[in-house]
Parts: sequence; structure tokens; C-alpha cells
Amino acid sequence: MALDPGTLNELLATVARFVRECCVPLERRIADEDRIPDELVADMRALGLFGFAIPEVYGGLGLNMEEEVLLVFELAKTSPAIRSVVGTNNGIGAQALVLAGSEAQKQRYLPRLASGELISSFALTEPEAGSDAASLTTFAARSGDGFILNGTKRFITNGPQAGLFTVFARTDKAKPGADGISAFLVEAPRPGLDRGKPDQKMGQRGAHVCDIVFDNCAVGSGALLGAEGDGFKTAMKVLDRGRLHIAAVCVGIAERLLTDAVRYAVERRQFGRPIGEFQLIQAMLADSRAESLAARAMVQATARRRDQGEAIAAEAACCKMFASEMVGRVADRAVQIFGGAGYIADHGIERFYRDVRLFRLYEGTTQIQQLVIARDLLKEARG
Ligand code: COS
Repeated sequence: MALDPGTLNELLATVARFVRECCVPLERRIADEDRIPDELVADMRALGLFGFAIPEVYGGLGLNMEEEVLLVFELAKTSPAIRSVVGTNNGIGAQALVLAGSEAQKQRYLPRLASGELISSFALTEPEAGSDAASLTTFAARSGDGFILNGTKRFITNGPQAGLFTVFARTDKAKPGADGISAFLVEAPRPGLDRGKPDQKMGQRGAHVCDIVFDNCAVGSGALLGAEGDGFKTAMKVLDRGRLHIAAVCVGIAERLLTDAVRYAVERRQFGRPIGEFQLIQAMLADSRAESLAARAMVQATARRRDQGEAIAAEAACCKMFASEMVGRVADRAVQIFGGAGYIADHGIERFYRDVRLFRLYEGTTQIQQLVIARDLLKEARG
């Protein structure tokens, strides 16, 4: 359901103020301590940010996709680790439940996800099944009424904190590909579910990732999410939406970096004048502006089409590919404009440069997006 324009603008202004006044001053501390301060998490709960994409009937803000990307453009103008805390509860951690869950499952979990009381996480990737997600080998064997899970999930965002995992596991060994995969809602902590040590990452400190190991982990029949064998398709639908969301994050960060670069170009003087007066600096600023504007437009247009019920898998892949590559170039130019200062931690630019590298990898690498886009083109051509 779409918000009226006044309410939407008020929400966007509130989030922009929250980012400016509460998040930006804490960016350095978050990276140094590798954690999001409790007071910031409490603020995000109060603002309803844990449930912006969860339907209103379950206690969320119920934003449609266009509203969500507009909100994310604002929320992403700071350390991406902050967005990551609420991102999975609204996105890949909760959307399989929104899409395929039974009414009882939705009522059980969505209100607690929307309030931030429960943190969710999406467990698809495995040590030997990354880009080739359909080759996953985590197995859920029928046992009485329920299932016994065995296998290892890798790079699980929010894994160390999550109280609810959407787990993709094979239920039919006779079907080696996508068809044999089912989705499960697995509450944690529970016997047989172990969390690995948080991984040391290149960037996005404050957002935590670890392995999740299932060792004879028993779940009841109520854990099955959607029909048996439908898990892979559910995962792909969740990722279509997630890719659009990540593209919006890239736009927000690019806009933030451009603002910082412009400010620096005005303040920093060399050869007797602000460096922004030099055409070589101007060219970098102009390229960053044009590219971030293009990404904003394509993300918003694709989100609007999704709200109208159109199939947008290939377009979402275009958005993710373009926006994640774009923010990499914008971050690189920002380092260049800041010069030596861009390489020094005090200015924060090198931190963003490392942070944005992840966007070309997770929720499908650039090469997977290319594959999704090209397959779609060829399918259309074949008719
Ligand atoms: N929506 C709905 N259904 C989809 C879909 C989508 N976006 N994409 C694929 N499917 C369906 C297909 O239609 C097919 O069903 P049918 O056999 O009934 O036609 C089934 O799912 C299998 O699809 P496909 O044959 O395309 O699977 P592949 O194994 O060839 O490849 C890719 C799928 C590579 C696109 C997929 O594995 C992928 O996205 N990999 C990257 C994974 C990823 O993003 N990981 C990040 C982890 S989360 S941070």
C-alpha cells in the first residue's frame, strides 16, 4: 500500500536527519569497535526501521518497493554496516516468509522481526555452493513429523546475532539441482545449530558474518516454508528483490561520497585556488554525478514496475550490476580527489572504498548478474 506523499516525505526527512545527526558522527567508532552501538539500534527500532518492508498487519511500515528504495537512498548515506542491521529483517531474512509463509508462520515471526526483537538471516550459500546456489548439499532428512538438518552455510550476514534463519536445504537427494531444494524457518539457539567465529572482513566492520553449521539439527514440521521442492524459486524471488535493495544502497553511498568529494574540492586549495576549479577534478565529479543519477533513475523505475506486478528479475540484475560497479568507480574517484587524505583513515573515504567492494560480490556477483541478464535476452530472442 502506498503512503500519501506527505507521510512519505516526512519519513524520508526523518531518516535523513537520523543519518546526519546520529549515524554519521558514529561511523569511525563503529568501524573501530566493529559493532553498532546499542543506542543506535534502539533509535532504529523506534523509527520502525526493522520493519519498513514488513506488511502493516504484522507491525511493519508496509512500504512498497518504490518507497523502500527511496528510504534506502537516505539510510545508505552512512556506513553500510548500519543499514545491514535492519536490511536482513526487511529483506533476505524476512521476505521468503512474507512471500511463501503460512499465516501461522507470519503471525509467529513477522511482528517480532518488525520490532527488531528478533533478528533474521538468510542461509543459502555454502562452502561449495556460492554462485552455483542450486548445487547446495545441506540436507534435511524427514524424521517423524519433522526434519533433521545437516550441512554448513557460509558467509551468513547477521549469523552471529540471528534468532531466525531462513535455511535452504535439499529434501530430495534424487533431485540434484534446483527442484530438490526446500526452505525452512529455523529458530536459534537450538541443539545442533552452531555458529562459527565471526569472519574478519575487508570492510563493513560492524556488520557480522559467520558460518552456520547444522549437525543433526532437528526441526518440527512447522519449520517447512512453502511447499517442499519450492525453496530454490523462493530464494531467487527473494534475491530479485534483494538485488534492487542493494542497488539502492549503492546509490545512497555514491551520493554521500559525491557530497564529501565536492565539499573537499571546494575547501582544498592547491596552486593558489580550490582544487574544484581544475577541470580534471571537475571531470571526476561530473562523471560521478551522472552515473549515480543514472543508477537512481533505473532503481526507482524498476521498483515502480515491480510494484505494478511486472517480472523484474533481469532488470533487478541490471540495477545491481550497474549500481555496484558505479559506486566502486565513485569511491575510487573520491579517494583520488582527496589525494593522500583519501588514503588516511581520519577522513573516512578509504573506509567507504573498502566497504563498497562487497556490493559487487554478495547477493550475486557482477558475473552472475550478467548471466541472469544475458539469459533473459536470449530467452526473449528464442521466443
Ligand atoms: N524467480 C522465479 N523463479 C526463478 C528465478 C526467479 N528470479 N530464477 C530462476 N528461477 C527458476 C527457474 O525458472 C527454474 O525453474 P524451472 O526449472 O521450473 O524453469 C529454476 O528456478 C532453476 O533456475 P535456473 O535453471 O536458472 O538455475 P541455475 O542453477 O541455472 O542458475 C542462478 C541460477 C545462477 C541465476 C542462481 O544460482 C543465482 O542467482 N546464483 C547466485 C546466488 C546468489 O546470489 N548468492 C548470494 C547469496 S545471498 S547473499
